[in-house]
Amino acid sequence: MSAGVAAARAHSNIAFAKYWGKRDGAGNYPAVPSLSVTLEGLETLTRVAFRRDLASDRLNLDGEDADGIPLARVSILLDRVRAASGVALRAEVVSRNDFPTASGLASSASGFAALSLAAARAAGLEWDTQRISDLARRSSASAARSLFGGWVELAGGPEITHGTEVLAAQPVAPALHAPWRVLVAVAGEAKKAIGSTDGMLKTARESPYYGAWLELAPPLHEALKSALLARDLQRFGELAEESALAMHASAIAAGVIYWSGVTIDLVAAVRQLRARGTLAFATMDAGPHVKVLVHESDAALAGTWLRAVPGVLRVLDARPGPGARSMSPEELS
Ligand code: 2P0
Repeated sequence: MSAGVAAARAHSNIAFAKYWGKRDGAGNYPAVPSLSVTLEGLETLTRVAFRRDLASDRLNLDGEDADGIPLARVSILLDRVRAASGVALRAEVVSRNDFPTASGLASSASGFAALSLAAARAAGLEWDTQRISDLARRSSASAARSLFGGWVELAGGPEITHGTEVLAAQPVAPALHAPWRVLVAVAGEAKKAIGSTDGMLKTARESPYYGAWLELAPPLHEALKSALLARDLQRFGELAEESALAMHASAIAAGVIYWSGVTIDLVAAVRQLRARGTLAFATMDAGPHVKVLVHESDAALAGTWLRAVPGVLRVLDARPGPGARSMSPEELS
């Protein structure tokens, strides 16, 4: 099979039924199911070129040459592609995030989604989106969801695994399914104290509430999916807050604390908005920022309300968007 060059773009996603915790065993399989929306904007563009003149893989991230853990994580993914395709060459990877400055959003979901698609295509693998989603999941489980647009789920379960089963995300509803928006209130620029992989492992090891989280998450996920399919914003939003609060409660009990004072003030502001009659619901990930789900007709009002909270650096307004897709390598110089 001939090796070459390919490029892809992928968007970030926000989970409303949270993934937190991994199955025992190899392969990075989630312990719980998750449900997310892929967002327009918040995009990573990635080009992969397998080259005869390279002795090792290279990574350029936002214009800077990268090594250490970022390069090692990229090489692990490339090794899987090399093993599947028979391509033995090392690769040059160039990746650019089109996230607004200080968006405070993690780029691993869009980053590994774009890398998986570009690497598979550059190696000549004619895998479908499911196989590429499985490849992305092995590097970062949330990235599996960014292969698809709109509302997406990723199954999970407690079974011990040998790491060979394909587990891909699945589309649940298209981006235009519901007129809902996500406002991202950026609550600071400090680097997070503990990465999500380590945070999950510490929660599983040390939290007295991890077992309760594993029990709660699957029925919550099913209820969220039903509310989404019924386009019931109130029910969906209440359940989404429940998922986020339960996830964080289990993590906090293990000393894994991502919130700041601004996070708490934002959650309070969202509750005040609701008390005044606006449907607005908060969700938080492995950082201090608060993502707020609203009806599109309330996005401007809610944005103004959130910007007024002291310590908020900016508020991004994102709508549901498309999945990962191939692009011309020339677009990424
Ligand atoms: C999610 N998060 O469902 C959850 C909610 C953060 C909180 O997925 O260890 O980078 O690489 O599989 O996908 C962030 O963790 O974790 C995440 P790994 P990932 O979006």
